[in-house]
Amino acid sequence: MTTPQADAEERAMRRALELAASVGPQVLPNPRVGCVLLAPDGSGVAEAAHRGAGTPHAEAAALALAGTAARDATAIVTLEPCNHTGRTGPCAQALLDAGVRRVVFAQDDPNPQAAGGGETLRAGGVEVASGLLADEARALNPAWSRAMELGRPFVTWKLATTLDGRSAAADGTSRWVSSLAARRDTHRLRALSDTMLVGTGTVIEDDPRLTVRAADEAPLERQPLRVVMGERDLDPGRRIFDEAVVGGSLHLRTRDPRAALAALWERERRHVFLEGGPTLAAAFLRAGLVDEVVAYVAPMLLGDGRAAVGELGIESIAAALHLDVTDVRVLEPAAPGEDTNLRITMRGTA
Ligand code: AOF
Ligand code: ZN
Repeated sequence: MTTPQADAEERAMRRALELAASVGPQVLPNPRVGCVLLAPDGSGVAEAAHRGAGTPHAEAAALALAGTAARDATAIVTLEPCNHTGRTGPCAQALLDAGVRRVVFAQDDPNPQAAGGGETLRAGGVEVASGLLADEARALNPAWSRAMELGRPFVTWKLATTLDGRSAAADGTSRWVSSLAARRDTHRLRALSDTMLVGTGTVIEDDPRLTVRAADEAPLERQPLRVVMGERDLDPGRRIFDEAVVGGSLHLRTRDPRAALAALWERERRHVFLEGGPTLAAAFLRAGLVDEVVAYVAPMLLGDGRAAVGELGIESIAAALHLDVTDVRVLEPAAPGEDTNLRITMRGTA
């Protein structure tokens, strides 16, 4: 049974979700969060979204806009108000200080350092309800949410192959097996991450830029950190190290995926987009550190050439790695003469 109050709160939560999404694809290392303050009669008092690390949290921004009108208000937030002093102060305390009467939040905070705001509010005499549109709220920050639970960056492995699982011809000529539409789609996904990761082999052979570019090839304003891992020395003139590109780059001198992810976590990296060659992909798969797989498949046969993934130590069909498909998309050609490609998204094996 719904009541006018429940209806108003759900409408406000939908608005808070919309505000959070309006800031752009991601604001990693922080989550996207929205907040709406409602007066006791259900009318809107103030609303705000969080815009990225170091800027006010959504609740703090909405409280600042509301001023004394926050007294006796209901705060509708997409994420549990934080309970910690990080780059900014604790929102649970700010809501108490402002005299908010009721707090409705969607997703429990999966960040162990910040969680507990709900309890603090309750202990301070505020009415607290949680779980309203929680799935929608988690979908604002899927990789961030999982990363906070795991205590390591979320890993998306992207591969682009021919129908026979090749990513380059035997003579190395084919820099791209995937279509222009597939490459553009890849850039859209790169923009959701905060870290591009390849192995030394890829830097030596392909010299990739690893930047995120728009359809007209112009680099976006926000760029992920470009990381190469492996023990081999690299020529500092390789394009990944281009200092003119924002976002920065890094050579992690390890071949161990777990050590690389730990080092990236320390640097507050939350979502790694793995585009490395077959050796790196195999290392992550063997370590059980792939959370999501995005495969672009071109209707093309090479019969020979570089495989998308290296040795996995699988000796019989019974030991095969099975992935769950979550989405399949047909990517129509973006230009004449291009192939139609498929994009298959799967849950990883982590
Ligand atoms: C945000 N924005 O609107 C809310 C957050 O160290 P800080 O200050 O950047 O705090 C980040 C944590 O605060 C974040 O991981 C999450 O657990 C909590 N809530 N964070 O960036 C917000 N409400
Ligand atoms: Zn906060």
